[in-house]
Amino acid sequence: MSASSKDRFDRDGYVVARGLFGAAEAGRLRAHFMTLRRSGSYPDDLVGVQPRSRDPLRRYPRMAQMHRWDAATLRWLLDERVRDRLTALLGAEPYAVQSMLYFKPPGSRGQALHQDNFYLRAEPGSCVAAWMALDPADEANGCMLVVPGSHRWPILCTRKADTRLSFTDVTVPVPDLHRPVPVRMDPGDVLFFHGSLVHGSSPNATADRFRRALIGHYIHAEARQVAEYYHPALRMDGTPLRLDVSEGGGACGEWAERDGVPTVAMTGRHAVARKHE
Ligand SMILES: O=C(O)CCC(=O)C(=O)O
Repeated sequence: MSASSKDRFDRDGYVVARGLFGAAEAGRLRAHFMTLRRSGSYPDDLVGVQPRSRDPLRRYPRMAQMHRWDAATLRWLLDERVRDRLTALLGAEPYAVQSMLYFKPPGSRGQALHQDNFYLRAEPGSCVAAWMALDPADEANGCMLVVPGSHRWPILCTRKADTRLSFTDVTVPVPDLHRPVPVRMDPGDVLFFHGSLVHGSSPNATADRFRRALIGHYIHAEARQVAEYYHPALRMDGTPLRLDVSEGGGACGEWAERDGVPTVAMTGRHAVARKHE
């Protein structure tokens, strides 16, 4: 990995590895998950499949923790290309804690802006994600949106999200000065982003294009605890690792103005963190 990728990750909180996986590999994974989704329900599905629902996200709900029962997901989660990039970005090999598949069919809602470590509670350090596009992703079908540099902010206090646009119901406020930017990607490109980076996505406004993504969540090597849902953590050779359980709640940052500049003050408290994102 080039020095400039690490510099960009340190500066912006994210970097895209273009073509890290081949288009054909991405195509095979796309077909694999469509077959799985159409043929049933699985242990960690977050909501059930309702084939006749008007809500596209009920017809194609996202899958989670597939690596616990699907060999193809486990192989991808621990793939040496992902491992090597993460190790170069973080300076040490991380631990894998979650896999997810977002189908995001035409007409479906996006996910409001959030920070992953609000959910994972990896401490000390944070978490990091590898988000691989399985379809071309752009503004029309709801590509990822990221707020460059927001990985340096603490975990912010959440507020209610607009659930007409987002399938999750909480979000974080972002001052006008820090607008989210779209990350356009092709199948096989992987977006790596820090656990405090504010990110999300808009609805898929197309009539006929899915925006599927395969996602791995990892925690930094120095982490000694993570929220219960993410246990067991795996070393990148696949062996499980014992960590402590992080509790919900805790301090959170609120925006305040200092000399006319938005600044985060740790004046808030989260009652309880949600189980998972
Ligand atoms: O794919 C999306 O729309 C959002 C994904 C996300 O927020 C995540 O992977 O943490």
